Amino acid sequence: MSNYGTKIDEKWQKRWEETGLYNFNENSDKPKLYTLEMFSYPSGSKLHAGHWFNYGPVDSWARIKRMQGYNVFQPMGFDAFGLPAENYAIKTGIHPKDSTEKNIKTMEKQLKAMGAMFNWDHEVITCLPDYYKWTQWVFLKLYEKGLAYRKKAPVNWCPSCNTVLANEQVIDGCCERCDSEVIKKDLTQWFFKITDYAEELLDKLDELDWPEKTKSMQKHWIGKSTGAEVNFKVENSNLSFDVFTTRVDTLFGVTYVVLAPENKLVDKIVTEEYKSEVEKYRETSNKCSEIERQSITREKTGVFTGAYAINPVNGKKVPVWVGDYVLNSYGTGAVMAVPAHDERDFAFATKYNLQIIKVIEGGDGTLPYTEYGTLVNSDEFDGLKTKEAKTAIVEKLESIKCGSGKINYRLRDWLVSRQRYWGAPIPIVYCEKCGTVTVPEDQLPVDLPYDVEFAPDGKSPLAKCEDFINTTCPICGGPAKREADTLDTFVCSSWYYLRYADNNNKNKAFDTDIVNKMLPVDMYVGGPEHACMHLLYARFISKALRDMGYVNFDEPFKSLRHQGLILGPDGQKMSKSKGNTISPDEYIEEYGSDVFRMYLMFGFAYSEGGAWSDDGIKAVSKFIERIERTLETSRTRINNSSETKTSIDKAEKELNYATHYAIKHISTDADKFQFNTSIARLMELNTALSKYLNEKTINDKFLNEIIKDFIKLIAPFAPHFAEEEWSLIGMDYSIFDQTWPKFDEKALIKDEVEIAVQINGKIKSKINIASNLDQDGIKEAALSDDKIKKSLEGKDVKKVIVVKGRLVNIVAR
Ligand code: ANZ
Ligand code: ZN
Repeated sequence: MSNYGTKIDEKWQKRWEETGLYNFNENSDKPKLYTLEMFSYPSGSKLHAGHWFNYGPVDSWARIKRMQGYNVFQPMGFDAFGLPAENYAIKTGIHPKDSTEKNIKTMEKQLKAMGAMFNWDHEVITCLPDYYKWTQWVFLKLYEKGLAYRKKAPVNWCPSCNTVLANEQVIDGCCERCDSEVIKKDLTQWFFKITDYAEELLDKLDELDWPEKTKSMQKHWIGKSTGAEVNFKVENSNLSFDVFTTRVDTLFGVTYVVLAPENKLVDKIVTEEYKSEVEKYRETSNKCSEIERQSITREKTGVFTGAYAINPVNGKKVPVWVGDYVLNSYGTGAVMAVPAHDERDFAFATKYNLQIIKVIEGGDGTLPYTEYGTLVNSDEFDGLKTKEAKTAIVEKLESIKCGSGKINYRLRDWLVSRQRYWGAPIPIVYCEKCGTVTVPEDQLPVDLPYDVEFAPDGKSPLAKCEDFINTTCPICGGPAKREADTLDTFVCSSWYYLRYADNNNKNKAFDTDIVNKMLPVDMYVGGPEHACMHLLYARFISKALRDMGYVNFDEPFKSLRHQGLILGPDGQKMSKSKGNTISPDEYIEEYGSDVFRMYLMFGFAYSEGGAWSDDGIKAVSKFIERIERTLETSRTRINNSSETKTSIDKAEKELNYATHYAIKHISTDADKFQFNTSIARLMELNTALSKYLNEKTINDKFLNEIIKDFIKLIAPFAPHFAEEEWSLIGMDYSIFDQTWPKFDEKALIKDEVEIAVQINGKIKSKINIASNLDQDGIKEAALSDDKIKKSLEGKDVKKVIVVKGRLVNIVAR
């Protein structure tokens, strides 16, 4: 039985804490390494296997870095505001503050039992006033810069959660949290102008050491599109509208235009005759989500408005339609339709019997032809290729003041206000006389009151709290009302990595010098689901703060990795209702935290995850026991040593090779977050060691050196266990102050290799040769081998083929 278990865990956790082993030393001359794991949401009452998979392996990685000479900063905290706690409160009646605080206590205890190198003195909890005060400050700074604004906007509304959702929280037209169908509602909302940073957010992606998939998701989300805007006049009126097109070269092929149903122009141009039909159409399309409306397979529908528009380049009169495949939130909410060269327009024109004019020559002539080609039916532009035609037509449009080149982004401004209770209050006051007024910095935080009726009824809970809502205007002192909405939790998490560096600052959100020294984050690890939300918001906020002079770096997260998902033993996502959840606590009780961590690292590819297996963790536990036996045997030998042997012979060389092989591969694999293969190399080294320990005469001094390296190699993966073993061989505390073993390439050159010798393709013998022997030398060695000589008796050697390092084949008759 193993001696290792929770007793050893507790012993070393206590010692580490007492000696402040992992405390961050700002004044160290070692290079800093800011390792960050996405902080957790204290929603469920406990840390689950997924948290563990995020934090455990990354801590092991950081421990290697520490031993390699880095000054590691690895803070931890809680993303504590947000819907789950509020929904839980609504269900149970337990106040979100109470449940959140309780959950945080539990999770802190669990995190400590993990024995990671967290810098707890830098902890950040976003729902505490000393943090959200500064979240409010960030809001004010953005507001001052014109990056926070309020406008009436159709918002995604979840009728079940009774709240507005950000675009990113709408999945296939449904609420991310409760799966109800999301509808559109017009509300006055606060936005952050992330679109101002669209170009830089896109541009700088190339420089980041992030998973390609994540970068490409952000790229898509930002959705840059280069084209032109063209102005169409409405016939018999002084109204006009712009369309956005990526194919201005097809302008002569426009046979109708389409407005989004929500486009304000519709009411102004629709003729009496078509009014009721248009109205009816708008009502049905309002029920559809944007995603559905964009779906390729959905039939395109529309209605005629009775109005006509004039194509600016040729004066052609084209009908104006309303169709819901045109989104009001993209481009200008209006499109020019070119059925000959666009699939959608082609289907629409065919369905409603609209004209089709070919203006691009190419392909086999069938329509729609959507590729680039040569212009026809386009007056003076005939004969131009698409590319040159785009430039020429834009020039023409500019000269007649009817259009220009234009870049569009899919990215929308970030909607940050929530009609919910459990969030940071927005530091804004509305005064009848002075209008919208910011709460002065010295009056922050705007406290979130405790006694609030938080059950949702579509209104902001804070609006019903008289004490909160009624205030005085900071400018004129007259009666005023506070903003009743709270901030999206993604605002809290958009800057927490800055606060970690200077979390106790009472006067500022953070000190610029400290943050500039500590950031950017060198390694950020968390779930891939944050690609287009948190990871984009954080980049935006960093850049905005940079432009205000508060930080001096462009990107907050230099390197990024994602962990995979740990599934239940049945291969399904863990959930209480399925009864397939794995509770880390019970396993740790039984096996100790190192075995749990090591199983997570050994049993799964880090970026992939997979199904939990009890056999897997048992196997890792057995492995720890095997190591323990190896170390015990070696200790006994070394302690009772009456050393006579000092020479290094074959067995030593082999073990030395195995050690350096392990050092090399554990180091490089762990650097690539390939922890499973790192541990496989540890296992091999243990096997090599136990084989060596079975030799009758062994070199004890040599063994002792190897054992020290071996324990150091184990240390990051099984920190408590290794610290214990380190003390058992009488070494000074702590192993984590030791230097990570370096490998010697020379030790990795085997001076002798065994190769097979074949005659006519059949193995006849195996010979040992010097690894640096040349072709001729190998041939000679093969032909002079006794067995080979015997087999070749009476035969003629026709040819000798040498496959270096592997075999020799002799062709003989
Ligand atoms: C005329 C045209 C002709 C177009 C042609 C394409 C091919 P991306 O690349 O996504 O930016 N469009 C513009 N605004 C739209 C809106 N609000 N809702 C739906 N569709 C819209 O796509 C730009 C193209 O999508 C634009 O170029 C426009 O159709 C359409 F042979 O204009 B095109
Ligand atoms: Zn006022």
